[in-house]
Amino acid sequence: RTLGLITTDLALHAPSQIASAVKSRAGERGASVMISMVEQPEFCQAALQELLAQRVEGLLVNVPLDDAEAEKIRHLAAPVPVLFFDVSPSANVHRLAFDAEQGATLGAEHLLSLGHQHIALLAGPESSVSSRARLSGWQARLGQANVTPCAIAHGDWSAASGYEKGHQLLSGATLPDAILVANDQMALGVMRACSEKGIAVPGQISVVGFDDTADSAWFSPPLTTIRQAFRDAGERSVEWLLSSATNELWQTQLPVTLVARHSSA
Ligand code: IPT
Repeated sequence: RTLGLITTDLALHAPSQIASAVKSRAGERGASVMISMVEQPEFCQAALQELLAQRVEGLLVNVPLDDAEAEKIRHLAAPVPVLFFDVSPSANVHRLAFDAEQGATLGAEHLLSLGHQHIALLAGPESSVSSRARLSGWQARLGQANVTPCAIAHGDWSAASGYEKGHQLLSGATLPDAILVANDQMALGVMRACSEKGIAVPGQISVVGFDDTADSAWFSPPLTTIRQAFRDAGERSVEWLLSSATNELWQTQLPVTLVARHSSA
């Protein structure tokens, strides 16, 4: 049996870990996976046609898509089932996604419980649904505590953007005492910027990431982050596609957890 995976840039850690889990679970089940990588959501339809031409029996899509884009893909692929990883709960499609709001809430609560009040936010790209959901989750939870973020910046998920925006957030009039970062790669860049400025993590600034990719425990200091169990998600997605239940609408929200390491205090 052959499955298809349409994925965003595999140079990023999170999508590559999902792809790895998909590949190995499919392999265990005797199925093969054709991967098509798209750099822009607009190219999803072309990728879909390419994979359908290869007669895939089921499709996974890990590209941030707005509701209408996802519904269009679902429609074009029918009767081949499509499962989406990065769409909002309002999309009328099969969906296996991490709870962005819960993740954002956990990160914000962690910093509030440590007594931090001057919190800067480094969000992901505005074009990503999950990035927007994390940002609004942070703002909602901080707002409940009457804390207004002292600065907000947007990166592109890469460590390089975290480094650049990190320098920007650290050069304001007052230094934040904590930064919530929308993914671990950007947090890596932020910590590098801190170290260049001689700012101690966590002594002067606490840094909290999002993802818990395989390398995050090896950052210096080891990163406090929100764990998304990518392997688990990849495996469950394959099991579902290979099951006989793909006719019924399946929308599963995966819980996330806070992993407290040494970048926050
Ligand atoms: C999301 C990651 O959290 C982020 O680090 C980045 O890699 C992004 O993917 C790429 O699109 S995880 C996704 C399943 C919401």
